[in-house]
Parts: sequence; C-alpha cells; structure tokens
Amino acid sequence: MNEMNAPLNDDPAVRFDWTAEEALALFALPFADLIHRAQTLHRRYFDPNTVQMASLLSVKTGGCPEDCAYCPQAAQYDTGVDAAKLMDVDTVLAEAKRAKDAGATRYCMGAAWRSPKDKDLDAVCKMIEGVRGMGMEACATLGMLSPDQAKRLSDAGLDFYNHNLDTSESFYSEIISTRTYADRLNTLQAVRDAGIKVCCGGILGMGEAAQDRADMLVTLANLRPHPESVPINMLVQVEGTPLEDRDPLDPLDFVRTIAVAKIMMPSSTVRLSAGREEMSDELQALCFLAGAGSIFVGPKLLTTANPEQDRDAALFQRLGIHGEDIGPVSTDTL
Ligand code: SAM
Ligand code: DTB
Ligand code: SF4
Repeated sequence: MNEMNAPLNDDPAVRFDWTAEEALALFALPFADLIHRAQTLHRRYFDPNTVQMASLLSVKTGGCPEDCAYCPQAAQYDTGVDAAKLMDVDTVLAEAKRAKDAGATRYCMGAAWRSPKDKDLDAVCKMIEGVRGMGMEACATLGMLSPDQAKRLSDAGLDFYNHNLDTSESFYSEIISTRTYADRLNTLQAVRDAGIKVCCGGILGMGEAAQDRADMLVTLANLRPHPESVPINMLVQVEGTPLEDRDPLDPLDFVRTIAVAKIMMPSSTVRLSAGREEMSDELQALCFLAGAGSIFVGPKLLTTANPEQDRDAALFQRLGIHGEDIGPVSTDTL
C-alpha cells in the first residue's frame, strides 16, 4: 500500500479533532520551528529525499458549466481555452503508455465536468481499466459523483479520486456559486464509501484570509480517515478569470500552509501542485523541506504550463532528491 490509512495508525500525531485555534497557532510559529516540526513528522512516514512524480492528462477540456472563479475551463470566462469532447479511450491509453514508458507509476485523468454523465463513465471506466492493466495506479477528477457513480469507478479499479475543497467553507461562496461546500463533502463521502482513496486539498492565493487557510486545513484534517493525498495549489492567475488580478500570496505563507498541512495530516502525501511554473527553485526547495512529497510532472497541468521535465530533473539533482512513486517508510527504520 502506498499511502497509509489513518485508522490503521495509532500515532497520537494523527488526530481528527483539530481546532481552528490550534491551526492558527501552528501558522504563527517562528518559521524555523514550524518547518522543523513538519519535517520531523514527514520523516516519520516518508523518505525525505524522495518525491513522487504524478502525470496528469486533461481527458475532457473546457466548456464547463460551473463558475469556479479560478478556472480557465469554465465556459463563462473568456480564457482562450476551447471546449473539446471527451478524448477517445485509445488516445488516452496511448498517452498513458507514453507516461508509463517515461517512468510514471500513477496516471491522473481530469475532466471539466460539473459531474459525469453515466454514458461518459462507460468510457472513463475503460480508461481506468486500461491504465490499471499497464500496471499503473489510476486517479481521476471528474467533478461531483453520486454513490452509484463512485461505485462504478471503484469496480473499474480506480485507486484515487481528486476532489478539492479548494478553500474554507466561508470563503467558498465568493469563489463558486454553482455548487455548495456540502456538495463537495458529499462527493468525498461517496468516494470514501466506495473504497477509493481520497485526494483532496485546495488553492491558495485567491484572496482568502489566513483564517480561511486554517479553516480549510481543519476541515481536511478532521475527515476520518485523512485524505491520503492533499494537493496544495498556488493559484495560477489566468487572464479572463475573475481572479486574474488577485494580489499574489506571500510565498512564505504558501510554504507555511504546506508545513501546517503536514503537521495536521502527517501520514498523508502533501502534493505541491499547481503554480510551480512561477516558483523559484528555492521556493520549491522550501516546500519539500516543509513536507511536500509529490509533484505533477510534464509541461502541462490540465490547461496551464508546468515546468519542463529537464528543469525538474536539474532541481532534483541540486537537492539530492530522488523522483519516484513513493509510499510511507516504516517507522521502525527511523
Ligand atoms: N471539474 C472537476 C472539479 O472541479 O472537481 C475536475 C477538474 S478541476 C480543474 C481540478 C482542480 O484543479 C480544482 O479543484 C482546483 O483545485 C484546481 N485548479 C483549477 N484551476 C486552477 C488554477 N487556475 N490554479 C490552481 N488550481 C486550479
Ligand atoms: C489539483 O489539485 N491540481 C491539479 C489536479 N488536482 C487535477 C490541477 C491543477 C489545474 C491548474 C489549472 C489548469 O492547468 O487548468
Ligand atoms: Fe469546471 Fe472543475 Fe473548472 Fe470548476 S474547477 S469550472 S468544476 S473544470
């Protein structure tokens, strides 16, 4: 098993009763103390010099009916992203094979849907079966799911489902009006009930307050078990979206959020997700020090740019990081 499930865990550091005050107190720690604490907990579960590399493919791009204010794929914003139909299964599997040959061990497929139609799920299930048949783990992010849909994905062999809370419940309504925070939590529950591992995190730099970052982490860390993966995205400001001109977040507050996420969910993989294209190598190094154990690789995320693989390879070499698919290391070896 790659990422350890919290119920199997008797570590008192893996808790589900976090308060916003505790989270804010972590954010307020001196930077060195915060990073030290996060890195110490990270080492309890992960090899600190190994970073997992995940590949991402947009299998259905653009034309989305939702109004997520950050998203270049929302049909109502003029962002230059053209709407495309769901890719055919063979094309997706040919791409997946290329990723596998390049060393990927997990393949993530994203679709710009509010929720999938049952007919679309037929094709997505074939994609999942194909990816699993190549010996890779499969991950998907397709929008909201009903319990029946989650069950179908589980039966097809889906390992992970990505569905982000994105921000705190109180800031959420300023970012998305077409669905509720409760809708998001219901999908997460359906995914969990279907036996699929949960990948759930958020976006920073949308104009949220420190309290919102703390509240989002409290909601995530009080899910029982914790999401196995926690993607922390830095907003990619896309022209045409309502958030194109947001004041950028202090990069050290981004690092702090990764560290607090790691302290609150130490056995989970915290993923340094969108926004790396704009980050310096030094900022990414701080994120790894704060406990980020995974990145997306390849020149494109879903529609926006991501660092070229040679830049990542050079960064890993400078840092002595080994890039691979990782799981938690045994605590008795540390
Ligand atoms: N439509 C599905 C959904 O919303 O769940 C799946 C795809 S959606 C693009 C996946 C995630 O990408 C979003 O939840 C959000 O966290 C992230 N994302 C989208 N646009 C972003 C941006 N401009 N900057 C950072 N993260 C972004
Ligand atoms: C996540 O939290 N970040 C990834 C993945 N899950 C699917 C997506 C980031 C998308 C950034 C905007 C884009 O490229 O369209
Ligand atoms: Fe659609 Fe997902 Fe983008 Fe929201 S984040 S507009 S649901 S693709």
